[in-house]
Amino acid sequence: GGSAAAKRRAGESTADAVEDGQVVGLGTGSTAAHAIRAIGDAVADGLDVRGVPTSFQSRQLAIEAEIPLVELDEVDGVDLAIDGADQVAGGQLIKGGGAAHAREKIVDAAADRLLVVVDPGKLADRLDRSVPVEVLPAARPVVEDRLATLGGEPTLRSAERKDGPVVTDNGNVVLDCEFGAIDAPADLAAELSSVPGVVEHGLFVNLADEIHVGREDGVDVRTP
Ligand code: DER
Repeated sequence: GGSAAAKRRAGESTADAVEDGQVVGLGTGSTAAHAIRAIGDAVADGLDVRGVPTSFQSRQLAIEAEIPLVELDEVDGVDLAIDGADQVAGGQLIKGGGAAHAREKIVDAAADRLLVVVDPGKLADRLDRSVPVEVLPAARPVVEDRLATLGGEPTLRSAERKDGPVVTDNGNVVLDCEFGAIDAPADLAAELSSVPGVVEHGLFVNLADEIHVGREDGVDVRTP
């Protein structure tokens, strides 16, 4: 969903914020992919930057874009992270549509600044999409029970061109959990993080520093 032009404009807008010598977190998804490609163009023009990938996909895109890659244990912090989102409301995010949210949250939270890239279709008045929850496979049944007691309705994410469930880059499975409208995302985030067997969930609370909303005719930059 979302127009390619809007996604491209959002991605290019955040790539312009990348400064020489920085370490940049490279998010996952089709919108962040535009930022990665734009950073690759800047590298070709001489920009000195090191990228920290957040998934097999972002690593592959960065290699194709010839952005020098590093891991977190090779750098002294992350200056800037650029990442997409599935829904944005009041500066809070639901992520995980690409099942990459565990490594994304590590890098996004480590960054001094997180720039989020979206098309207008991701904007909402309040968070009400299902929340992806990455779960250790052995823990799935007990996590499902706990999510249900928290008012959620968990569904194991099935793969499309693979039999069985989606398996994340970390070897885990994903429960997409329907909570309806989420009026207290910080509270729900804390509850989800406390469930044994939950590796990471897709509520990114108080992490976004800027939201770059690509539009057909430009970019709308919002500071939550
Ligand atoms: O999986 C993720 O968290 C992605 O960033 C996703 O939320 C956004 O992907 P998109 O830009 O392709 O919609």
